[in-house]
Amino acid sequence: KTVAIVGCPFSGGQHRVGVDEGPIHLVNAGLTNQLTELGWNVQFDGHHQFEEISAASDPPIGKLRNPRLVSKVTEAVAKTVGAYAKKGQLPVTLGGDHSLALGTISGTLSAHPDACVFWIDAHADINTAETTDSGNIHGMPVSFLLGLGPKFAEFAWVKPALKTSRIVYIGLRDIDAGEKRILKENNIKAFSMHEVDKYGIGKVVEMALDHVNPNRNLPIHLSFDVDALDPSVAPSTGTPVRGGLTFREGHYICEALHETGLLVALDLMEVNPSLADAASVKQTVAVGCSLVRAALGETLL
Ligand code: DIR
Ligand code: MN
Ligand code: MN
Ligand code: MN
Repeated sequence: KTVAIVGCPFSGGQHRVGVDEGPIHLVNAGLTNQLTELGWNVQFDGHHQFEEISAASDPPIGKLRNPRLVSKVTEAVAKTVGAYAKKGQLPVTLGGDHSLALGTISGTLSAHPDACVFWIDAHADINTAETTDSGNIHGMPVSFLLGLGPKFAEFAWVKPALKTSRIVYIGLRDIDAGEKRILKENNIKAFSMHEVDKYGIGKVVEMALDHVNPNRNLPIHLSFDVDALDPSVAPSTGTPVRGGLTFREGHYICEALHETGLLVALDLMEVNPSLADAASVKQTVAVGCSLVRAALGETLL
């Protein structure tokens, strides 16, 4: 069993500098060795080197900011992740901002067309180019993957390969009005923090699996935005929102999905080491590594 680390130092899907340093910090914290110790062959050939497109040559298209850059980068990520997945390796993509999931999930679906997606986040990242207030594409990857909203020639490579019935959210608590409407209109299953409080994380993960993977036979892509965790647990991230998942709730999700034996890809996104004091950065990076280990089989006993 081989895990392929895809380090993606990329921040073009949002406006805060520093999130591109996330993958470097995660690897420097010893993530690859930690996975080797769990019994994985770890393949890591250095962080992704992305084509550069200057801001001057990448003006907004409608409300979309850095559209050409995000498209190019995520297309490259899709190819990389897809190639690893087709070889039967498990790609672990380290972000970088969550627009990267446009690439990772496209890559996963190219290899496993029937895969389902667990999107763990404070945010739904399902704005369209019409509903977005910020213009930041990290708030939109899900709508692109589902084929919702206006289409753009610059994103012609994106196939609307994800079905609304094959994605489930856990941890939501900061959803824009337009996103709420999209979630409702498309009957997309979402467990907000309210449901986590009401049912407990064990029941929520079970209900989420029952929805997207009723026969427990479909491959699973786990896309984990570290801001799903409470800011007291993961402070170094671009858009922290109070009232998030505890350390254990976040880890439980990863452990439970590992236990299914169906995990085929993992994203760990939005670690931004430039956004807090040194101790908070260290804490956030450590939690990020620990979530990845949990998803790849680390157990408490
Ligand atoms: C907001 C914030 N919904 C947006 N999204 C964030 O910009 O579309 N996503 N922070 O991670
Ligand atoms: Mn996100
Ligand atoms: Mn984000
Ligand atoms: Mn988020």
